[in-house]
This record gives sequence, structure tokens and C-alpha cells, in this order.
Amino acid sequence: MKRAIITSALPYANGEIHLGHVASTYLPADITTRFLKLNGTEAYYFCASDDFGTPILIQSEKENKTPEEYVKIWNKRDHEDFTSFGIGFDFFYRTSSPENVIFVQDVFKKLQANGHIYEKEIIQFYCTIDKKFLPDRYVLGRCPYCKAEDQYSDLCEKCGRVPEEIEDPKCSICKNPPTKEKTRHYFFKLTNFVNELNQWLESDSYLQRDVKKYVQNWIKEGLVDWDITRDMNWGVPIPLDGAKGQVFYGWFDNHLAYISTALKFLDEKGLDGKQFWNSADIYHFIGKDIVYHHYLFLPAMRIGIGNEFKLPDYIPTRGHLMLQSKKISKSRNWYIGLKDFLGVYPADYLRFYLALITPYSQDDLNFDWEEFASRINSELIGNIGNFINRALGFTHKSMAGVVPSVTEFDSSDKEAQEKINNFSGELTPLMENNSLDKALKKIIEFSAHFNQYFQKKEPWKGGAGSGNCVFVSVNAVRSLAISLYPFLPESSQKIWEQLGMAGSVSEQIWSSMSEIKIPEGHKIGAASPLFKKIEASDIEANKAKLGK
Ligand code: B3M
Ligand code: ZN
Repeated sequence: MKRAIITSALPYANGEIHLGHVASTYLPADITTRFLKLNGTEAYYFCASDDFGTPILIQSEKENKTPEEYVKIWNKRDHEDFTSFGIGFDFFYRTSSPENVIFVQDVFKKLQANGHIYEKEIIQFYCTIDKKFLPDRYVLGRCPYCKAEDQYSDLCEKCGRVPEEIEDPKCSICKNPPTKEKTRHYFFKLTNFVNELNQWLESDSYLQRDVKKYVQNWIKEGLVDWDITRDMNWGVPIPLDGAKGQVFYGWFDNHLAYISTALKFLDEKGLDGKQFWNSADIYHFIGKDIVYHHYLFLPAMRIGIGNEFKLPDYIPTRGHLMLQSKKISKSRNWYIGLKDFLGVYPADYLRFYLALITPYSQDDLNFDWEEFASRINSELIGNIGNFINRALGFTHKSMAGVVPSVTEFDSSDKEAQEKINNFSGELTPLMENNSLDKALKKIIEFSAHFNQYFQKKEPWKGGAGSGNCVFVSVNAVRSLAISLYPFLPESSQKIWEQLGMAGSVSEQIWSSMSEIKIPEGHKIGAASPLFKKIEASDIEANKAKLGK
């Protein structure tokens, strides 16, 4: 049996999940996992809250909570929000787990033993007013590469690079220019891995070509060794005597939680976690702002411990979500919290719309309220819902809910049957190569074909071919239920039940969508409309809430 481990970028335990998070990272990963599971792969989807780092410490201080208390709240809330969106993690853990702390320290010791760590005295920003060292987000300034102003010292949001030294620095708490103090830090020799990184980028044909290109360019321009020490107490303690009061940088430990979380789950399940990892296809779903970390730091560290855990096969990287064509911003209230959204519309509406507009590329996407309503009303409801309701409703009304027997197929019956037979063959390659938007469009086309077929055959007139039409259509509904499962887990189960099928749609075999499985004489379940139309007036109200 094929194996796969799927992860999504770990959400900072620092605020609610909003639409911007789910479009590029969680939904595509969830769809892929559900597809792989149906398609006979032993697949597990892991995630964790990202608990360490300066933004979290700063925020917990503001709220008068210990960082431990603070991250616990968000870990729970995030998991709840993901669950109500149908994101089916097999395990959601945290980077501050004891397992991860031990794992990170162990990786550090191995890197050190392998000659990839050195110690260096550095000059660190220090705020004499706040009396503390100022790592990362504690300092704002100008990016030394692209000259963008107001960037944090650990990541330039404009050019995506990690500044070696930010220009014109200011303390982010009190806005005064910091002084500089000496401190000893540990460095990871990223420069040791130029050849191996290039080789991996070259040989892994599943990585997106355009992302690869610019990572290769960064390597050409020259990598810099990476300071992995922070002078503070919130983080994984550095396991050395000389490093009291120092912890690892959050980006040193967070991606290691992909592995430590997987190991905990798999080992507890009675599997050999490490062996599973190394025999699985590894997928890390990310947004384009964290390419640097996932295409350089992450593989270099894995190579640095002797490839004890294999490198990723896929790093599906997607663009940012815009909202009404503007950049999402929490401070300007130009964002939509996932929980708020799901209080109004079913999760499957959002899944349907986002899956349709999210390509497999780094292009930014746009959430538009009007487009959302029109896609749901015309494509999900007017096309898919309508066909299902017609086919099943008619079976009830005119055939007492029993699938009729067939006579000889005419050319349109044969064509319809062929559509079913070819369906999985058309979808599978798209699902496998991450073209989830294109796969969903194929499903919509499939449904449109059957709407026309039903319309053309006019079974309500009771002509000779009526039985054939209903028989083939009910089977097409079954194909739709299976194909829609990765995208719309809740609705597809409802379809399954309306078909009167036993068990759960999640237990079906993906390729069986191409079989005619519902026999003559099968009694279907109770049919009722699956979806409710979105009202234009509600959309106006939703739009009016933005930016207020
Ligand atoms: N916590 C979130 C971000 O930068 C960050 C991802 C970690 S993935 C190992 O989008
Ligand atoms: Zn200050």
C-alpha cells in the first residue's frame, strides 16, 4: 500500500484563523489527503500550532498571560475552527510539546556533532529602555536588499528574504533606536549545503518550476549562515551549559514539529513512525511567503542530520488571498474570520468557492463576495444540486423511489454511460498533480452534461427511454458523491444517504466512481434539496461589514 504524510504550514498560536489562511494552505492539503485516502494510499494529515517566537511573547505580555496560557487558548480555538471547516487532521499537536522539545534538542546535537553548528560572538540589538535583547519582531527597519521600509528584522514581507542586518533599526515596543550589546550565538552552517540543496532541487520533479527557479537564484546569490539563537526564555531551550537564558529561533524548531508530531501519532498507533516517514511521499503545503524556510532551512537541516528523515517530495506553494481585491489586514478589519464566516454559510460553500478559485501556482487569488454568491448559486446549486435533486426527486415521484430496469441503450444513454466510465480517469491525474481547481471544474462539467442529458431525455413524459435515463442518472449521482467527497465532505455524505447507499462515502474506492454500481430495483433514500440559495441582500450586508 502506498503511504503519504501531509502537513500544512503551522499556524502561529496568535490569533484566529481567517480566510487568508485556509485558501492556500489548509484546504488544498485537506482535499489532497481525502483524495489520497480514497485512492488507496495510507495517508495521514498532521499539523500543530506554532507556539514559539517573539510575536507570541509580545502579545501574551500585552494580555498579561503567561505564554503557556496564551498558546493553549489559541491551540484549542484554531483546532476547533479547522474542524468546523471540515479540515480533517489526523492529529493536531503543538511545537511546544515535550516530544518536539526533545526532538529539536536532539537534532541540534546531531547537527553539532556533524560539524554544522558554530558559536560566534555577535552584536545584538538591545533596548536600554525595555532592558532586553531585541530579536526578530522586536526590531523594525528597512530591508537591506529591497529597501522596503517598516520590515521586521527576521523577514522582509516585500521580497521574502531574511535580512542579514536590518537598516535604520527601531525597538518595536518603544520605537527608540536600540543600542548594541555583545552576546554569544549559535549558527547553523547553511553554506555547507549548497551542493546538496542544488541536487535536491534539480532532481525533485514534483517541485513547482517557478518556485524552484527563484530558490536556485537565492542560492546563486550566496546563502548566509543562520543565527539560530535567541536571547529570551520562550522557546526550546538550547541544551548546552553555556546557553542559559537562550532558546532556539522559532524557525529552527517549528518545521521539526512536522516530524515529531508524525512520530508521536504513528508510534502510538503501533506503527514504526520513522520507517513510515521514510517510506511515504512527504507533502508540505505552504503559502508563498515561507518558501525560503521550506526550500532552504528545512531540507538543509534534514540533510545535516544524515537524512535520517527523508526530504519532502512535494512542497505545494500557493499565493495569498486578497479580499475584494485588497490585501487582507487585521488591523484595518479587512479580513473575515473563519468562525464568523461559518456562522453564516456552510463550510462546503466556502470549500467549493475557494477550491474553484485557487490555482496550483503562486498567483494571488481574490475572495469576492459577489462572485462567491454567483458561483454558489449557479454552479453548486443551479448545476450540481439541481441535477441531483432532479434525478432523485423524479425517482421518488414517478418510480416510487426504486431504480427502474433498463432496456437497450440509445446513443445518448451510451454517451452518458461513457462519461461515467471515463470520469475517474480524467480526474485522477488532475488530483495527483495538485490541479484541484481544474478537477473541480471537471466535476462541474460532468454534472452539466447530466443536466442536459436529463433535460433531453424528458423522462417525465414517460417515453420508452425513461427507465434508462433514471437508471444512468442515479448512477451518475453516485459518481458525483464520490468525486465530490474530497471537496465537499459533508454534502457528499448527504448525497450518499439520499442515494440510500450503506456506509460512508469516505470508505468508497475513488476509481469506483467510474462504475455503474447501483442496480435495478435499488431503493433510494429520502431526497431533499441539499443547498439553500444565497440572497443578494445578505451579500450586501456582508460587504458592508468589511473595513468597519
Ligand atoms: N508559523 C506561519 C507563517 O509564517 C508559520 C509557519 C510555520 S511552518 C513550519 O505563515
Ligand atoms: Zn524599546
